[in-house]
Amino acid sequence: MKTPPERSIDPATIEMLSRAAEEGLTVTWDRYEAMQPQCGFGLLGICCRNCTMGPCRIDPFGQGPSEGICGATADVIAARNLARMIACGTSAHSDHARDVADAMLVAAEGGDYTIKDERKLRALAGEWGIETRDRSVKDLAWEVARAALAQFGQQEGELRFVCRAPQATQKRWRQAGVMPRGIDREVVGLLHRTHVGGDSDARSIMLAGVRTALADGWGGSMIATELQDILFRTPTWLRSRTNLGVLDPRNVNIVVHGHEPVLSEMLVAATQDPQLLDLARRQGAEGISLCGICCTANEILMRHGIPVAGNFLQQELAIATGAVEAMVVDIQCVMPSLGKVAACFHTKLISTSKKAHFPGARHIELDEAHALAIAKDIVREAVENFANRPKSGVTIPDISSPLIAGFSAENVFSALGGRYRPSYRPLNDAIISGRIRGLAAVVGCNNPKHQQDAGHVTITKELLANDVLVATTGCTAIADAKAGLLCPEAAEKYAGEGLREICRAVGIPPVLHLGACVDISRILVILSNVVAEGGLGDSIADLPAAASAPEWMSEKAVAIGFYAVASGAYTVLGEPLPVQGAPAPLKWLTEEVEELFGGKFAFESDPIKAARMMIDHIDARRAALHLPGPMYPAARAPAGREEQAPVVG
Ligand code: XCC
Ligand code: SF4
Repeated sequence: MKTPPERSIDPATIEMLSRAAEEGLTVTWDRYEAMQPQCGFGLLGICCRNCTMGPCRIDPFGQGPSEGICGATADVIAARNLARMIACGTSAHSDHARDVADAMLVAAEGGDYTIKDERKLRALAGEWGIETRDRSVKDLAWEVARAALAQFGQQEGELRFVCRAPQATQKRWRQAGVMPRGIDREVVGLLHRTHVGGDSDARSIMLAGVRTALADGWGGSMIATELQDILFRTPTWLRSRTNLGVLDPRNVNIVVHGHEPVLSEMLVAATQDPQLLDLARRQGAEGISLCGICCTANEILMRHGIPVAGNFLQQELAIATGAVEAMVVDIQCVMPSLGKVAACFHTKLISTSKKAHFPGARHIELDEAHALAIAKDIVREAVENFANRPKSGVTIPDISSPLIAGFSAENVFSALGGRYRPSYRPLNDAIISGRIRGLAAVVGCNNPKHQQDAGHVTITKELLANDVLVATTGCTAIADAKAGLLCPEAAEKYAGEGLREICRAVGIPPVLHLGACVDISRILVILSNVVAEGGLGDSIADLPAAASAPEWMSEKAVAIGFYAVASGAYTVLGEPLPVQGAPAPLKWLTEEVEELFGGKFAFESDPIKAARMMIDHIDARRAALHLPGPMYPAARAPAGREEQAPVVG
């Protein structure tokens, strides 16, 4: 069994893992170890159960079967499996977007939601060719929401947001025949191909996967981001804190977890309700604290500064503090184990989405038309549960880190360009001069195969030391925040000289928190804006930029990886895509795809090596653009390099 420090680099997690072990509580890492050895066919991507002639598996050593019963080869099986992952990941992001559009319709009809960002609503309506003059906000919101919903069932043409991509990037998509038509159409078409006796050409399956993934990045995810900004307001820079220490022993603690901010936005309001606060005091608490896990947390952090309790692998540990009155979950990345963990404490697990029920959870379903009343019901459940918190046995690690969040494509460089005339020019100039060597996106999940947060933090520090400005979302953002990388002071400590100068001048952290995983769409928009500003080539693929997901695990991450590569990003994954047993898809993803889209995948579990690969790519792109080398080429060894090497399982 691995020790807590081998399982995580995060001190709060280490503390809680020790406590869990003392109390005999089973958590993800234990189940991961119990699962060893994991199925080698599955790891290599070469098992299939798409029909009942099977299941079939291909022998990677050539001793056993080389084809499934239908004749499918390892290449076809792995490609189909990957395609199904993309279809599911795209569905998750996009069905989330659909719910936001539905909430916007409710807002337009005068429910509990109101339009918080009218400027963005009018801008989006204008972009989509919807008449904005003499239109009331509600009227306009209704039409924009309808137009967004129409993107799902659209049968022909191109998705609206692909116009945001640089012309040269769009051209590549058209030439490759992967321009996404409608979101649902691409998902269904992709699934159809993977049926027994369907598409049996790995390359063709991969291309269909690309098309579907583009419908995620430039479709579903982007719709989710834009409509959430309109409905709940576009983020602005703000300060907050993260890690389990944000739980307050004196207060009723409510932890939200999942991905959709539709209910949690209302919970923010409900926790401030004077009557409920009064009730909390009568129960013996000083107040009500709201915090979050995973991307629901990121959403309300970005817009309200609500603190974040932790990332994916901390969901069980938050409950194990014994200080949580209610964990309120919606969709995605919610472990089915939570009910069991909650049963060991006084914590109430409350599920809220009609799309996700959990064992051991009490279900209080979100109804958009009565969202505030439902949010208040949930808060009341939590408050009334405070009395059940045992007087002893509460252990909250006294660990939390300050952070700055709230960056968006709109505000990210407004300071750089002067507050009154937002412009990407100063950013482009900083890159062209070599003060900033390049841009990187580091995103994604936790995965018990990797020492928690080590991949995120190590890659990020190495990039910073080499003057690469880092954008982050999702669980990486939380990992980096816990490690203190989301503060302006991090520039002094970790950034190379050029990047430090920029951060100092503007007062920004060297790592920019762009939000939840659907908000990787913000990174696509930022990169497109950088291209449009000029001087750095004519497509995203030309930019001195790279992407990484060091600890990814979800199917959403596969969709994200595919749209990143197809948008032109060199993308280094810490965990390989499950195609290692399939030579054709492996070669296509790591080599051939570059000719089509300018981006490609690389797999590297050592975070220092991965960062070096990204930096080499950035330097190669700089050279291709005839840009000078980095202004301060002597990179600092990032602080902490000498600390223990990350453990990769
Ligand atoms: Fe889930 Fe978004 Fe992954 Fe974190 S990063 S584990 S998907 S919460 Ni998206
Ligand atoms: Fe086996 Fe082919 Fe059926 Fe897959 S589709 S289970 S490879 S027979």
